[in-house]
Amino acid sequence: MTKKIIVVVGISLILAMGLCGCVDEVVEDTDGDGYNNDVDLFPDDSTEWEDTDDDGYGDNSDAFPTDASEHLDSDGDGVGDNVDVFPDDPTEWVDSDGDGYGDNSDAFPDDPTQH
Ligand SMILES: [Ca+2]
Ligand SMILES: [Ca+2]
Ligand SMILES: [Ca+2]
Ligand SMILES: [Ca+2]
Repeated sequence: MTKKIIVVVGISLILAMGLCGCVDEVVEDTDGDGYNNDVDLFPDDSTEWEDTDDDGYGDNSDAFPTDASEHLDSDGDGVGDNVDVFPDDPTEWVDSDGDGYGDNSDAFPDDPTQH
């Protein structure tokens, strides 16, 4: 009877250890950036490990880490390339009248016939 109990307890212990993953669980850090693969969203990219806005661009290279609609700002004016009408001109980003002259340098930003 006692032997049976010991065997049952032994088997239960082995099962419990297997279930909780206590046995032989080695979490690796493939890219060596200090973030193990189980928490590293980019396990093969040592420059990235997190993507707060979940747009596929890691926070370190994402110019807008909390805006899923933007990740690049080529001219660095604070307006993302996707909505920046002049993505390579840091002085302009909107052209309200669509005449090709940005609002900041357009004396008549709402009149396409003059600027
Ligand atoms: Ca890593
Ligand atoms: Ca991102
Ligand atoms: Ca911009
Ligand atoms: Ca204009």
